[in-house]
Amino acid sequence: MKVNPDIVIEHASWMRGVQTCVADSYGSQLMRCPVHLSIGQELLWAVIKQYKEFQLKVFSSHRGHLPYLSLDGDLRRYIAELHLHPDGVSNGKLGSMHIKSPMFGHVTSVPIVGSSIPLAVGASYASKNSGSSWISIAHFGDGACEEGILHESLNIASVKALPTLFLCENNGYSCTTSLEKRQPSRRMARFAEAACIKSCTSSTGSLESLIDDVSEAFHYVRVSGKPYFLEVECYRLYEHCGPSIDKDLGDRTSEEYLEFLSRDFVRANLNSGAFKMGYDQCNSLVSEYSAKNTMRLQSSFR
Ligand SMILES: Cc1ncc(C[n+]2csc(CCOP(=O)(O)OP(=O)(O)O)c2C)c(N)n1
Repeated sequence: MKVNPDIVIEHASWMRGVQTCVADSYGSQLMRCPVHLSIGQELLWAVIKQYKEFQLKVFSSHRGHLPYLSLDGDLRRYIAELHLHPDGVSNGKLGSMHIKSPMFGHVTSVPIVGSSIPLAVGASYASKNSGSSWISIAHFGDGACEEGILHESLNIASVKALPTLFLCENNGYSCTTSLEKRQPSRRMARFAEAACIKSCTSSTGSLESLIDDVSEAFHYVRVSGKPYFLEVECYRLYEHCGPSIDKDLGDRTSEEYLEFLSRDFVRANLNSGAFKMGYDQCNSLVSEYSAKNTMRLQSSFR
């Protein structure tokens, strides 16, 4: 399967537009939950979207907006969920950190760091034992590699030869603490090597190689039925949680931030039509659900 880079850029730009609008609108406080945006990290999920027909089962983390936007993509149900409105994808009961759409392969998002990883491994076990062909994806960050459960999960997936794709988005930060202060090496793929799992370290800095690396990962899991660890180096341009840019908070310096901003692939190759479409679609839904939430709040004080 050959992934078209122009389609990837178009989808990444659309997701950048949607997320930027969420950030710009958040200050009105009518979205009733914290949001962990992935502005800067869109390219990976724009590539994964192209593999939807591979019957994916994604188990994501607190940073689950991109899996939702790539696999489901229904903006109304997304914006309503962020407003904890009954029209939301989970009837407004789960909000941002648990965003999911099982019908479209986004099985769950779990904000307890690392906890979605064994769920994906368990789903792979079920897939293997039932002779099914779905691919389970454990989606997590570099911070989750500091949790014991990742290492236990890698071990059992390797020993039992389970078709799990361990997908690590290495954005270099756990909240505001840099990787250098937390680990002796920047490479998360080293943990897969310790468990004898095939791995690759990729980056959102080059779309061409990212497309090839994602393709290799999916085909390896599908054909061999064994686990694979794909680490993707990326950079988050907004704060850990919330709508602001935290370039002087914690370990991040303005110099580092501006350097990554200047190298941001999506910004440099932005499809401005798709960005604007995402932003405008999101904006009109935010207006609608902000008004609905204002009415709900007013009526609850009557
Ligand atoms: C078990 C556990 N410990 C701590 C936290 C608090 N916490 C929430 S997100 C986060 C950082 C996780 O970093 P990473 O896994 O790299 O994901 P990223 O936020 O960079 O996407 C932490 C420490 C938590 N939710 N769960």
